[in-house]
Amino acid sequence: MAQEIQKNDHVVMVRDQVFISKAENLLPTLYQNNIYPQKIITLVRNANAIDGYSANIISQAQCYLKQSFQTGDSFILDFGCHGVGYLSFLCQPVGSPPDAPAHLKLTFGETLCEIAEPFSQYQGWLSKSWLQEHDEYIDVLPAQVNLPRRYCFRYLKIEVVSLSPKYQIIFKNMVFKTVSSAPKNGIVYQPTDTQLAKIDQISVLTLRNCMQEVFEDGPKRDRRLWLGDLRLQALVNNVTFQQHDLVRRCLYLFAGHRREDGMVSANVFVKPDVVADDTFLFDYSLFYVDVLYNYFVATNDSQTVKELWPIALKQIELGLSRCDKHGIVADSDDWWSFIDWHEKLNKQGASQGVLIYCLDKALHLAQIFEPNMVPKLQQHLDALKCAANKLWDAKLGFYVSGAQRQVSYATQIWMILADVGDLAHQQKLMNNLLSSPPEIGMNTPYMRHHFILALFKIGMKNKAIEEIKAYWGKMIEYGADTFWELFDPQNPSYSPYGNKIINSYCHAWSCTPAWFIRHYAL
Ligand code: RAM
Repeated sequence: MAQEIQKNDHVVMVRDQVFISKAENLLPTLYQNNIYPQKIITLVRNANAIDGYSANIISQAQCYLKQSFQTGDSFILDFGCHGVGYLSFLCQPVGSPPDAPAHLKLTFGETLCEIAEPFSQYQGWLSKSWLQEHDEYIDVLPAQVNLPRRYCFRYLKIEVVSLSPKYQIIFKNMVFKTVSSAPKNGIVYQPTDTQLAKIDQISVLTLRNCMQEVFEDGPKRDRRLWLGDLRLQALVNNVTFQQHDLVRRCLYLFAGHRREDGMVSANVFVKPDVVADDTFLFDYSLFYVDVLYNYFVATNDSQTVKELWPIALKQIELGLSRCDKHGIVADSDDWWSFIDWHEKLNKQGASQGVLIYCLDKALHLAQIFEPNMVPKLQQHLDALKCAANKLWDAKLGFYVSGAQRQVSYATQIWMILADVGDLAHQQKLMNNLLSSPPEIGMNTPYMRHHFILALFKIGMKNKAIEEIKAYWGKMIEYGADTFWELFDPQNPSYSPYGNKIINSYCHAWSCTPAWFIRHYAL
């Protein structure tokens, strides 16, 4: 039987084995690339550095690692660039025969802050188990140590916790076997502007490191396929690695395990079995349509799109069912949209924009895959756009959201992307946004992406470039060699999780400058 009903505590899910098998057949090859420790560093206090620390190089790694270490020694290796993969090394004893096990503690950092701040003091609300550390006990020396877990890091702190006083150890053949499903060579693009070239290069590395057996959101955390992240990764993939089958696999994964009413989940686990998470987000589910649309534009693979089109259309129907009698997405606590990490953001206005934006994509697909649906979808689209005007506050020159009539960046940006009003109206709105910035700002590169997209849409190309440079360029200035999940230039330590060391520092949704740069030939 292709479909199987499953119940857990609060939601009934339907598993579609045909889709799951298709996804399984598209499991990508993982390419390996070895990287080696470059330098030994120490941390120095630096008030101008992002987390108050910068690195001081004390030695080349190869010559430093020739020495032997004893109980209490510790050092920090810098591998020179961010990677995702498996660490191996050979541990050799010197001195008397080893008369006690060796205990080593390893701490992995995407950034220096994870090395600087003791994990024991972590008090955020996401599980501490995401923090990357490992205790290794070696009973028999010499030993080839191949750590079984996949880590994601540039910096590695090694502490020799305990040996016996009669022997020391030497570390040999230290290698970080990095993995990615992105091929070694992608499409090369060389912007003439050196800052944009650097931003492009870092975006591409960010995407590469997030491309594993699925498009992961972040290889350190959550190491999972999220629909909102997939949507942006797939775009960047189109202009870089062109691994369209990986996008296809992910589309099947979301289709393979859905809620009983047909809603696709916000994210999917793939191991040990394909299981959709019981988190459902209004905007993320709708983005299934956009991912499918962009997949079709990139590949022309009508067979796959035809097969998945009913699932996409269902997301639109469910989205429409969330509208009140005026045709406005209801502002309700019963369901929620993601939009951005922001405690105070009211999501109604932006959700209206997302629904219109995705409905427009559905309309394009319907023209090819179900033309008799077109008039009905067009009618809904017109009605939603018309209803959006009810959120317009002419006095303020902004769209408002929720009962408190909140003004936010997100609402304005999504109304522009939804193409509500004519071009002159959208330009006026954007100018008002730039000259009178609302208190409810943008906290993630994800939201910034939509801001930049809105600028391009209304022809403000130079402003868009300036914003890309100011935002992603600032991360580079702070030492980023992959782009971060969270970044607020006004408050660089921002974390929605209660502590910045749990943030992901190589995050899917942050890699989109490469798409802007290549798509608009900057
Ligand atoms: C976090 C991650 C992920 C994002 C969700 C909504 O768990 O940052 O990338 O899509 O939130």
